[in-house]
Amino acid sequence: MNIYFAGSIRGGRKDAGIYALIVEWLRNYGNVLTEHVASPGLIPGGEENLSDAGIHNRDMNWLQRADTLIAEVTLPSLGVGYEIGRAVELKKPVLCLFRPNEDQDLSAMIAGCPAISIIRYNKFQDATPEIERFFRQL
Ligand code: 6K6
Repeated sequence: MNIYFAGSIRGGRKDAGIYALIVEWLRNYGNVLTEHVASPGLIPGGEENLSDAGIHNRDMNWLQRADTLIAEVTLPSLGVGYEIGRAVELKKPVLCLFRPNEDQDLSAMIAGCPAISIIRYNKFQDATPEIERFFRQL
């Protein structure tokens, strides 16, 4: 099982710790193609030697190879929203993880899409039984 994990990079890195917990858990289900998204050392802009076009094309290749896309969507990110839309178009099963908070509600374009599964959680441990259920039904 190839898993594409999506989380904010240029949208902000304050949730990188949570991304790391998620990626560690996702390894129970298969190969995570995008582990770097969770890397605590990742500084947006100070990234590999790839151009933006190189990053986009590499990630879209990975997305095509992926069996499913899992996204943490609490911190809004244009790139993550784009990846979710492309994954839906490619008919990949999509699961979004969202922590309800006072600052903003989840976008209607995600919450209102019938092809997207959503887990609302506070602590990551609370989300794991539902993630388990998502993978069991794939
Ligand atoms: C290399 C190592 C670390 O960072 C890089 C270069 N940048 C990116 N590498 C890989 N994927 C990226 C990079 N920048 C954005 N993405 C993809 O878009 C990831 O798959 C994330 O899920 C998403 C983040 O989008 P922004 O808009 O928050 O940057």
